[in-house]
Amino acid sequence: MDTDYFQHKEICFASLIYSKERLQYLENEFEVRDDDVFLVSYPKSGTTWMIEILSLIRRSGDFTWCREVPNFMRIPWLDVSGIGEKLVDGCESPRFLASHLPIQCFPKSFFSSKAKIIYIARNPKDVLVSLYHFAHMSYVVKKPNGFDEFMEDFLQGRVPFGSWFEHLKGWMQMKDNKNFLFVTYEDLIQDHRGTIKKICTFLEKELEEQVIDLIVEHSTFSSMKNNSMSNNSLVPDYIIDPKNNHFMRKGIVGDWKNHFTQKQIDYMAVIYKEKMKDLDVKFSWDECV
Ligand code: PPS
Repeated sequence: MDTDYFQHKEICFASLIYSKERLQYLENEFEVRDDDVFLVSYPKSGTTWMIEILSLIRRSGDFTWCREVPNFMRIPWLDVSGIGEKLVDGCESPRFLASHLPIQCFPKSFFSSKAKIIYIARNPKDVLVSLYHFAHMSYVVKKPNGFDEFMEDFLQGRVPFGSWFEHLKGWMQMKDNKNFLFVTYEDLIQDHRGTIKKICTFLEKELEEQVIDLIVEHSTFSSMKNNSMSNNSLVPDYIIDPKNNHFMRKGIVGDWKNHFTQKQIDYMAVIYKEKMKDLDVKFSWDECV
């Protein structure tokens, strides 16, 4: 099956599950509620992991929901047309919704609301590697013609949801807003428990230490990989090839070291420095990009 993209606001979207009509509706007409919580990310940054954590926080550590209901029904994807629309429409308040939208495409009504956003980011080198593998198993990213060419597409933003740099820089404009929480995949790997507690504080959700233990236990890589409701094996076949679904692939920091040549490391370092030069924020991965 061929993967088609269309452009909206100069950003690539996969025609298979996104549409211009939906994007225009979301930006201009979708009504954000004050008690909405949005999980926003560039693809392959730890979204599915956060969906699990937020599901568990929402149900105060009760694992039943995560064992019985697929993740895309627990926290629906705002941006996806068709089934996504129906799930969002049927979602009860307080709604928890996931989105990969860059800030310039996000519902305008959010910016005058009290709704919250949790933005998760990840070292772009690991995002690139994860996306490269995902492209081989899914129909929403064009099949790569080698890692080198895919890396160039990624760096130039010729992949779904556009440039990683622009996505991050756009959302970092919100960094000082009290309704915006910035977390990283690396934070979660390094301090799973502490990051969950930080998210609870942001959501004003007080949970006992034993409940936090349960949330940690049920959101580990192995727990999620073994749970068909959380490992994306129930994503429809026309989106991810069921014979080749390794969505829960490695779940580590630094897999880029197994993929990049020295030439690619040097090249990415130059591009990273140039694209990030105007952003006055430090990231844990700055030194190794
Ligand atoms: S998507 O398709 O954009 O929604 O992808 P996303 O969920 O953002 O990112 C997928 C990567 O997250 C890894 N993952 C995890 N890592 C550690 N622990 C847990 N619990 C976990 N859950 C998902 C997943 O394996 C993908 O990373 P890679 O590097 O490909 O393994």
